Amino acid sequence: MKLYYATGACSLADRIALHEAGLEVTFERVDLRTRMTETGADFRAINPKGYVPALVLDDGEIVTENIAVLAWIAGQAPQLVPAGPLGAIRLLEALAFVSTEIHKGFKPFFTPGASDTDRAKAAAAISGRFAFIAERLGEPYFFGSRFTVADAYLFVTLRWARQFGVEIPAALSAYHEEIAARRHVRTALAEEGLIDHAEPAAVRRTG
Ligand SMILES: N[C@@H](CCC(=O)N[C@@H](CS)C(=O)NCC(=O)O)C(=O)O
Repeated sequence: MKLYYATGACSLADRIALHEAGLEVTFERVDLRTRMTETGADFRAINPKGYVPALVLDDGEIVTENIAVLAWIAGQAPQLVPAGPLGAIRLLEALAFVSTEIHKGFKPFFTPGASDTDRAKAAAAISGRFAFIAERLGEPYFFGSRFTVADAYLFVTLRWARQFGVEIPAALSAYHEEIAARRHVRTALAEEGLIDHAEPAAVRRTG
């Protein structure tokens, strides 16, 4: 199985989820400006939509769209799906909200030349969505005691919020720290060069 990704992009959620699921996977970076992969392949031949994520399954099938990729990973690892009879539906509901109401709201921040006005409007809209989540957030994860693939996706959008100076409610700042400290999350961040070390600072060896 191979995940096509871009550094720090929404595909980071899939990398986290794949590690949390304990699945064996390789990763290939895509340059989103040239649409070429790090091995020199034309990414559009793999995903004609030209954007990440794209997950190539062991039988060669290719899954695209972050909601679908995360749902597929959750399908392999039921521990990453919320408990209860409506667990799978609640998960889809959360993934759709993060994707369409939050992730897509960041567009002006990823669009070169977007105006300050557009970015300020986007930041206000995203903050409103985060406030909605913060009022309903479980403890310590989105759905309570169980980490799910929705946490991986929300975490990535909170990273972007920090990066672009979008205001985050205090409850979500604490939640962000909680997720960032998870072992598989640290591994994923380190693999993309977004932190220096996968181990928590307290146990990091020196010298
Ligand atoms: N609808 C897609 C959108 C994915 C998406 O926005 N990917 C971004 C990175 S976070 C990307 O590859 N952007 C480059 C582009 O759209 O050209 C999904 O939900 O998976």
